[in-house]
Amino acid sequence: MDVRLNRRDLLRLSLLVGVGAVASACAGARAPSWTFAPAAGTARGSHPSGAPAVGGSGLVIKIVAEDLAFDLAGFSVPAETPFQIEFDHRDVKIPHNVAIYDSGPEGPGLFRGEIFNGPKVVTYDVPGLPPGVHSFRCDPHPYMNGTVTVT
Ligand SMILES: [Cu+2]
Repeated sequence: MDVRLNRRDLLRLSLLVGVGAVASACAGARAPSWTFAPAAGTARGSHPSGAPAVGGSGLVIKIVAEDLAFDLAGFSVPAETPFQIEFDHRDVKIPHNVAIYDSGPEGPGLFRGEIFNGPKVVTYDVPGLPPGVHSFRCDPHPYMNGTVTVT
């Protein structure tokens, strides 16, 4: 009897210890999330406001592609400043993108936007560019092109 009682006591003890461990584990898990929650909330809160997360420059260049042509001959952006291109691609079932090349169209690539079929609007996140007169084009249709002036 004594042995059984001791075993029950041990079981109870171990259960209590187990519950205690779980409880303290939960408390331990809660503590950091409380610490990080405000930061995460602020980060999330800044996105729905429409401000681009990239660099926070807030600069958005709008480019339309329609009938195998861009609506822009060129655009200008400040050097080394990330920006966004809102690409409004209106050609049904035709693949377009916007890519940026250093100097002329044969220069090294600075940015390559995803190629997709229209109609669809896609916003590209473009990294900061070096100063100079560069060019942008549609890779599937290189005759769709223009200049990117970076100052
Ligand atoms: Cu194209």
